[in-house]
Amino acid sequence: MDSTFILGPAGSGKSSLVSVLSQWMGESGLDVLTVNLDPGVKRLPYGPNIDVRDFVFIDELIDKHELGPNGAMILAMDYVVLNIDQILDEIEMVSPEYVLFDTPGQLEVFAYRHSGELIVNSIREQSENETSLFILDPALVSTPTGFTSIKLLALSTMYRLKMSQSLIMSKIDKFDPKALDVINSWSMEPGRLVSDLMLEPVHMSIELSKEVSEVLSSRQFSQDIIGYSGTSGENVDLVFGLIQRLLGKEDGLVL
Ligand SMILES: Nc1nc2c(ncn2[C@@H]2O[C@H](COP(=O)(O)OP(=O)(O)OP(=O)(O)O)[C@@H](O)[C@H]2O)c(=O)[nH]1
Ligand SMILES: [Mg+2]
Repeated sequence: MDSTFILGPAGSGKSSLVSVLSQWMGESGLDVLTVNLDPGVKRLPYGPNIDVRDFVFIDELIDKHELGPNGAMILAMDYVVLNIDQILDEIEMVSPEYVLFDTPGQLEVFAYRHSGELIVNSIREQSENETSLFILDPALVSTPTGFTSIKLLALSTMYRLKMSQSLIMSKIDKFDPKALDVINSWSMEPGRLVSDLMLEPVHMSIELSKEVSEVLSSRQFSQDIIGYSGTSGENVDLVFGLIQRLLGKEDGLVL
């Protein structure tokens, strides 16, 4: 099986992407399985084939340990680690070609915590190939400082998980396409990001902004960011092509 983890900040569109992408893949005759790894989600826009909520009961953890929602999520992910073999057994029984993993909005679990890494490593052992998509929410990356902070978060996640990653931007149905051109210029050209950072009242030194921009647009981490819509499904075929390339499958075109 080939595993794709859908990561991103809260509300960026992870579950919506799993929904439209799995539907598109299914309609295209591909063998795809969806796995919900978010123990705290109340409603999903798709019916996951395998659901971590069948194994981990976050409300019980909240009551038993008198936790708030954030502490409960951290503990719940520890319980996911304890149950990962059962989840993997369920996946193994279906033995699909592609698995899409929907992850919790509390990105901290995958960006900083050991539990996220342990979950990913167990899944990786059972996968032929694995990769991740990190969703940029246009609301968070429309300014140079917002773009820089979210891209650093994506980089943290990549370091924590030690896995290939590509950035994609959701909600293109809601914003001016020219905004994506600007964001792509920040992604590809460090000089442009630095000069635009300087236009904002940032209390950072120019030297630091230059160095950070150089890192963010270094060859391994700069890319043309694809925009798609998780509600209309626009460009979801391009997202799939990207996944194919990240998984190392031919030239990314299968259809
Ligand atoms: N217009 C538009 N809305 C979107 C898009 N993707 C997601 N949304 C909306 O954004 C909200 C959050 O979407 P989700 O898919 O639940 O986001 P998420 O990242 O899974 O959220 P958490 O799991 O809570 O972190 C919902 O109201 C979606 O309908 C998109 O591409 N376009
Ligand atoms: Mg979600």
